[in-house]
This record gives sequence, C-alpha cells and structure tokens, in this order.
Amino acid sequence: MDSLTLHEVAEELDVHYMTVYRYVRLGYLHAEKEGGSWRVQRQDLDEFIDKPAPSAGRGQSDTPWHERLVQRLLAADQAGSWKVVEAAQAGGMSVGNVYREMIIPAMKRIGEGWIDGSVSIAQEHAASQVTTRLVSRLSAQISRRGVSKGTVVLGTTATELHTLPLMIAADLIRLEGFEVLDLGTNLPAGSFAETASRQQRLIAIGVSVTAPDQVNAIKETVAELREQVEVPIFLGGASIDGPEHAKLLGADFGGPTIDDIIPSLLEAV
Ligand code: B12
Repeated sequence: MDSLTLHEVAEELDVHYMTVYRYVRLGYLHAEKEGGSWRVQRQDLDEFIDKPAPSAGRGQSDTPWHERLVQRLLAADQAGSWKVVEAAQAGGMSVGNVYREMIIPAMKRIGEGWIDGSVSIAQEHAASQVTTRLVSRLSAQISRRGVSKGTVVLGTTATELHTLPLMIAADLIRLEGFEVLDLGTNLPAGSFAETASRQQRLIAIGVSVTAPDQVNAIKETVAELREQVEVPIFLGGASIDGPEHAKLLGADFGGPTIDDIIPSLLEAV
C-alpha cells in the first residue's frame, strides 16, 4: 500500500516537518508507526488535504480545547485532563494561553453547571482538585528570562477561599517577568502586611477577591497594608468590577482580570 514518511508529507504539503508532526500528534492527520517511524497512508493524506486547515483554538475535532478539558475535569480524570493540555501545548499554545483559553473558561463553565444544577458540588470540588494539579505542572514550566522586574506580593482577605484564581493570577504576573510571592488564601491582614513589608525590591501588592460580600474584610486588609507598606496596592478577581470599584475599596488600581492590571503594574516598575 502507498504510504509516506512525514518528510514526504511535509514536502507535498509544502510545510515544515514539525508542522506535519504536530498534525499527527493532535490527531488532525492519521499516521501509524512502522518500524519506529510514522507513516501516512496516501488515502489519509488525500482526505486531510480536502478538509479545512486546523485552526489555532481547536483540537482534533471541532470541539474547542476548553470544552474538551471540561469533559475530563468533570470525570475527575487527572491523566486525561493533562493529556488535553499537552495536546494544546504540542500545537503551540503558550502557558499563558492555556490559562486564558482553556483553564479559566473551563472553570467558568463548571461554575455555570454548578449554578444550574447539572454539576454536583462533589464534581466541582474534584474538578478543582484536578485543576490545582494542572496549575502546579504548568507553573513549573515558567522560567524567567533576564533580570526580574521586582517582587509582587499576592494574597487575599481572611475570608477568601478561592485558591485557584490566586494561583493563576500569580503565574500570569510571573509570565510578565516579575517575582511573585503567593501567600495563599484565608490570610490574616496583619500577617499579610508584615510579610510584604519585609520583601526586597517590592513593586506592588495585589489582593485577590473572588468571593462576594467581602467589603469590610477588603477595606481592613487594604488599611493594614497601607499602615506597613508604601507601594501601590491593587485589587483583582471576579468580585472587582473595574478600577473605580477598586479605588472605592481603598486600592490604587484594579480590575477583574490580570490583563486589566498589567499596564499599571508595568508603570509601577
Ligand atoms: C471552584 C470554585 C470554588 C471552590 C474554590 C476551589 C479553589 N481551590 O479555588 C470553592 C468550593 C471553595 C468555592 C467556594 C465558594 N464560591 Co466559588 N467558585 C468556584 C468556580 C466554579 C471556579 C473558580 C475558578 O477557579 N475560576 C477560574 C478563575 C481562574 O477565573 P477568574 O476568577 O476569572 O480568573 C481571573 C481573575 O480571578 C483574576 N484574578 C484572580 N486573582 C487576582 C488578583 C489580582 C490582584 C488581579 C488583578 C486579578 C486576579 O485572574 C484570573 C486571570 O485573569 C467559580 C466559577 C467561576 N465563574 O469562576 C465559583 C465562584 C467564584 N464562586 C462563587 C461563590 C458564590 C462561592 C461561595 C460563596 C459559595 C458558597 N455558597 O459557599 C463560596 C465562597 C468561599 C469563600 N469564602 O471564598 C461565585 C462568586 C460570585 C461573585 N463573586 O459574586 C462564583 C463566580 C460562582 C457563581 N457564578 O456563583 N468556589
């Protein structure tokens, strides 16, 4: 039967060998190993040529990456969840975009299911545990090139329990070239401020606010931080509407997502 090597396919498609390898790894183009190397059948290549080109945000099928992840998370399938992330990364997705385009939308989708009753509390908890492990593995892939832009300390109020948004926010700030000290959730204001005050090259302090109804706790945390540290303080997370809301709560700037605050953070350097 007429079969081709990946190099022959690359030549025929007029693309790089690695591009063909990626098509195979992501399941766009069927190939089988023969004697240790990948071979593509002529018929499979002809079918591939007739199909529309694979687009960046999509996986093997037409299902977006984050929806594929939701399915594995709801099954509490740790290995399968990581495989979906690996497949997206093999297709060139950066760590930052795995967070932005896969993990955050997947957790939001699970939150919607929690509200409409299609996802049980146990499923949401198990999915959060698996996601925490995915975040730990992704986090280990982040390595800073060049000199640090300084340290950002991140923490929460004493009443906040959403760890995942904080962990993801910390990594997205690290990707901008900052050192981040992540103090975790459920943090007493005095200890938060005292630890921040001891940091070298401190650029700013961020308070992650995801849970609702924390006005007093936020004000108390910001006041305590102001007493002990002089750098800008920012608020962020799903419970912060925008910069005006953050200012009303006593901070210097803020917004719901990390991308809302990055320009101000870079200005503070
Ligand atoms: C998992 C989850 C939980 C888990 C948390 C597990 C964990 N380890 O984190 C548990 C079970 C503990 C939980 C508890 C509760 N939760 Co909850 N939870 C969620 C869920 C499903 C996913 C959260 C998540 O990881 N999202 C993914 C994150 C990464 O997305 P994101 O927040 O948009 O991420 C960006 C921002 O957060 C930002 N960011 C984060 N930190 C910071 C900091 C700074 C400084 C900046 C600038 C930006 C920033 O950076 C991220 C990237 O841009 C959400 C649903 C949702 N829509 O997110 C509900 C959700 C957040 N929870 C909600 C609620 C109501 C609760 C409870 C009150 C429920 C209850 N009745 O007990 C409690 C509150 C507990 C507490 N006191 O903190 C609401 C909050 C609504 C609101 N704010 O008005 C949500 C939105 C669900 C909903 N639609 O009702 N929850």
